[in-house]
Amino acid sequence: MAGIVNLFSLFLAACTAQAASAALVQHVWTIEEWVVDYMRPTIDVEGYWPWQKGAERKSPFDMPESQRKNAYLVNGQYPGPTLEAYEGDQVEVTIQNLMLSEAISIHWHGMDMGDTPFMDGSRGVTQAPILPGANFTYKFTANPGGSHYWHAHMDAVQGAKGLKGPIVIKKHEDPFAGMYDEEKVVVVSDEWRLPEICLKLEGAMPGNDVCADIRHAGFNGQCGNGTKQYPFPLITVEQGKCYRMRYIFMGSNAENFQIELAGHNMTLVAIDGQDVKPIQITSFNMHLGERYDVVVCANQEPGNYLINATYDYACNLKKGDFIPPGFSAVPACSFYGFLNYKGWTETPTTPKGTGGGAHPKPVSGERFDLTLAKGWHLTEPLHPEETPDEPDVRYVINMGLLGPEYDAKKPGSQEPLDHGRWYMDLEGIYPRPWVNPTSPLYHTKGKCGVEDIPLINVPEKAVTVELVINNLSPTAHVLHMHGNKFQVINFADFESWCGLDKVSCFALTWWDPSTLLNKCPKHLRKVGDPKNPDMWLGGYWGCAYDNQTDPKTQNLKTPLSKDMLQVWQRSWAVVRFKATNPGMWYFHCHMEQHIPLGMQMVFNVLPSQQPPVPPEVPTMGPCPVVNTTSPSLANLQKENANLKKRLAEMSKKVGYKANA
Ligand SMILES: *[C@@H]1O[C@H](CO)[C@@H](O)[C@H](O)[C@H]1NC(C)=O
Ligand SMILES: *[C@@H]1O[C@H](CO)[C@@H](O)[C@H](O)[C@H]1NC(C)=O
Ligand SMILES: *[C@@H]1O[C@H](CO)[C@@H](O)[C@H](O)[C@H]1NC(C)=O
Ligand SMILES: *[C@@H]1O[C@H](CO)[C@@H](O)[C@H](O)[C@H]1NC(C)=O
Ligand SMILES: *[C@@H]1O[C@H](CO)[C@@H](O)[C@H](O)[C@H]1NC(C)=O
Ligand SMILES: *[C@@H]1O[C@H](CO)[C@@H](O)[C@H](O)[C@H]1NC(C)=O
Ligand SMILES: [Cu+2]
Repeated sequence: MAGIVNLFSLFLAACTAQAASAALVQHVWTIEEWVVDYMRPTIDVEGYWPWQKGAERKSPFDMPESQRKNAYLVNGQYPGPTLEAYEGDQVEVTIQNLMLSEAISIHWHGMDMGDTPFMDGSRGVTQAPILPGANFTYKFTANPGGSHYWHAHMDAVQGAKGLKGPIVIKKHEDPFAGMYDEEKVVVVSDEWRLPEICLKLEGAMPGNDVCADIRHAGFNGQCGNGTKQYPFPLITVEQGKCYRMRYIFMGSNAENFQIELAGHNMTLVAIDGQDVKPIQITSFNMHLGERYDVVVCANQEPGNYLINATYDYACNLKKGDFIPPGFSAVPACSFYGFLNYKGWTETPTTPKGTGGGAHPKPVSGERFDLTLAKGWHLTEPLHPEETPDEPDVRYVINMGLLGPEYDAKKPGSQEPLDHGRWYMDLEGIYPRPWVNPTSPLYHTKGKCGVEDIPLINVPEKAVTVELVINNLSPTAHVLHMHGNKFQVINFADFESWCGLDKVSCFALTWWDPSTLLNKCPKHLRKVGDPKNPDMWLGGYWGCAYDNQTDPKTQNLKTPLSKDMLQVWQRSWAVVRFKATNPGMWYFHCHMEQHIPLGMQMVFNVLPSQQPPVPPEVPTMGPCPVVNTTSPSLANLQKENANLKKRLAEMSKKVGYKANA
């Protein structure tokens, strides 16, 4: 169903010296609901799941109930189809929403959207949902090059139900072309049989003891446990060849995976799509939403070599350990696949290699981990870009929880959905958890149909914008920015006062909070909810950035550029982005349960240069489109003499303030 018309750019790639010329890449994606086996979710053309082929089970309806998952799939595939193009190509993806009752929108994670910021796919910000039965064609330019992914941005749970897939944007001139023969996409994700239960709102968090923090995870959509029906997923390579492996972490709830590969040195060449100076590594810590490109050469004895993905923070929640109140024990925190040499047919039944992989040779290099302050100094961009001493504008952003702390023993405190709201917002005001506008923000310029939400109007003249981000909460967050990359110029070295494991930095707070609190200098302690100062000794506080002493560790010369960033609990980071891409850009936590609870904000960049909205972009709500190419929508505004008055009334009604 995916027609790709980019022969011309393939030709160009072969002769890289020539000038680039854009091709048209067209896909048609039909989205339908399916009941699938959550460990093997792709529908095959005959309507059978792979594990049933040749097996006793003849009918797809024979799937055991304990394996069934209600999934939303693009063209019956999980992960969904790969969108592949060369930098600068025109992309057209026609979405046919064939679901009966689910509206959708699709976001292009890592793409800058060029001159079509209204195609970003953010429900409530750049568009209204694509309704059941409707079609919509996303059209945009493929930029920047790198490994990215697409996913649902209607509500957070739709991604875990299957609406996600890889994006590979190749460069016409790849600086690493000489290092590898072939490419492979490796999708990594935690998998959920019942995301509608486990990831709805607080999901696997205090207050919802139903689900463990993690239960299943897999590679390329397959979960394996070494049985005949569910073999470990394989990534097959040919001996003698080198591969660019594009690891894409399309996670839902798991904050990270430490990825290790037995018997093979890895060379890291790109992070979140940005090329970096190659370094040899033995493992890398991927955070949710991140992409790591590593070169691996199949230069060992044939066999199966273990690939180990460990959600290390969850390892503190294993059965037999101390399980803090409000948490469920996790059944496992390491998940396995194998690098399989083509022709090696013996399949592993335990997480131990076979053939050469039974006795892998030692590997060497760095353990690459951007949770640690030192991780940011192990490599740098291939083409570093300096940032000025002082930004044009600086925002201090706090992230945290509002409302009373959850306490399993106190009746009435078990309703995190009523009481607990996540937020990220400017310091100096009472934090405002995100509320979806009734009409898309980009369409109304934020002047209608919005409550008092964190919509930040970046001054038009500002180019360098600095964000000081304080995490005033007991859990790490993984932040994503739409439409832009940001440079990470400073990152807290929190290990001196708060350990890497969840127990010391997270759960101990409830047990003996004063120990940890006393390690943070008084003037840097901040409560997550200023109206609940008793939170000092509870869970909801952080040790903030110190603008007197911390700038000494900032890197203005060679900072890495990213669009994902994990900020450790009770800790901070400082990033900068260039306000040169006109649009309304989401900046939000990417953990599925934190999104609907309000941990989102938007930057309004260069409103004077934001292009008008084409009429086919879905809109909704009570507000007119301020700037559109549609004569009918424009006429509507002219005819409405009372528009201003109505807007004022409406704004009053929905409690809209400030952002004028
Ligand atoms: C959606 O597109 C398909 C394929 O082009 C077409 O058959 C169908 O009629 C369209 N549906 C709507 C509601 O426009
Ligand atoms: C493997 O997973 C299947 C499906 O969940 C389960 O029935 C089976 O018991 C598992 N086997 C092992 C050895 O874990
Ligand atoms: C996978 O990695 C984790 C973390 O390093 C380790 O504890 C575990 O033993 C590894 N699993 C195997 C089978 O080697
Ligand atoms: C990994 O690289 C080191 C050199 O940095 C080399 O000595 C070692 O043999 C390599 N290991 C494998 C398994 O190729
Ligand atoms: C440093 O932080 C203090 C307290 O938050 C603030 O008043 C001051 O304006 C900040 N200085 C700079 C240069 O940002
Ligand atoms: C609409 O957008 C165009 C292009 O950016 C701009 O020139 C024009 O001033 C805008 N009109 C309004 C009413 O904002
Ligand atoms: Cu979060």
